[in-house]
Amino acid sequence: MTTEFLLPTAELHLHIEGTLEPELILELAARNGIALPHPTLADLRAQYEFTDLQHFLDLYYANMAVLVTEADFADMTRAYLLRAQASGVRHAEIMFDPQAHLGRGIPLSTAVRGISSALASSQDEFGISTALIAAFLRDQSEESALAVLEELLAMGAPIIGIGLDSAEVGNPPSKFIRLFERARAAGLRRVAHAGEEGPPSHVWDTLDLLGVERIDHGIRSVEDSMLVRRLAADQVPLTVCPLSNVRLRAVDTLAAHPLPQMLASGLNVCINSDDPAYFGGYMGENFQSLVAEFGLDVDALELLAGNSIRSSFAPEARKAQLL
Ligand code: ES4
Ligand code: ZN
Repeated sequence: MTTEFLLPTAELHLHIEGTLEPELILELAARNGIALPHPTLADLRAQYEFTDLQHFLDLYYANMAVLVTEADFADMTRAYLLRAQASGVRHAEIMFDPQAHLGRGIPLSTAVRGISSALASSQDEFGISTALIAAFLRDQSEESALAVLEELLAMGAPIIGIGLDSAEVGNPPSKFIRLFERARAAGLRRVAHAGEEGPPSHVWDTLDLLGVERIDHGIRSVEDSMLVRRLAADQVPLTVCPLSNVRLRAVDTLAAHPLPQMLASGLNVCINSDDPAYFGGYMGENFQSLVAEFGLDVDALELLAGNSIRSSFAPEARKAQLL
């Protein structure tokens, strides 16, 4: 990778379980004595051709079976931080899926302690400041999400906020009004996926019913000109993930990605890797692909990097260091 794209950036849309590289999946499977349905690298890699979000999610949840101990979660997190550092990431707000681990019998404390122990030394080891966000699975019930949020609060989990992810179509924002009210009352920051596969109405409702501070993806917003005006007027941060959108076929090709249109409309967009082990790369590869496809100039790259830092939940003093 050339260094010209290594502007200091913040990564705001990253699922830590989506950083589990095939090599580490096999290593952790061996360490934990877990038999995998695709036991060789070639076999496993052959599964990474996705037709849509659900197709990806099926593999993403299945591969989590190798995460058993605190050390597994910590090793995965450190591996991400190392690659993020090489991609120019200086601040990372990392989502994890507590319900996905609870659902396979892993205690919350194992996931939380494993991930947060790696994050605790991130600034010193990698020069990356971090924050942890608990993401809730929208294809599960609001009651389940509320119970898990209470458990996280009761154990004093070091989370700064909540997110909403997994299957968007059929699971509208209106399903989670009480969850986001509870998070707000608890003093937590609030983000949610919307307008990835779902319609622009999901973006409206995520803003107006859930009161989120950032939209994850939001690319389908361009289908609704009133919504584009609203997002531009309020400078709502949109955490866009170009390689993810290509690999999950939310767009036909990178050339057809709405990023240039979003920038031209004055939207507050930033670039993120989403699930980099599954979608063809980390922050650096996302920026490189955009430069190759759209010929983004230095001004555009600096705007995207600056947006990521300004849209982060980092303390103002940290933002000032990075801007
Ligand atoms: C996800 Cl790309 C994406 N969309 C929705 N939910 C997710 N969980 C992990 N990656
Ligand atoms: Zn995502």
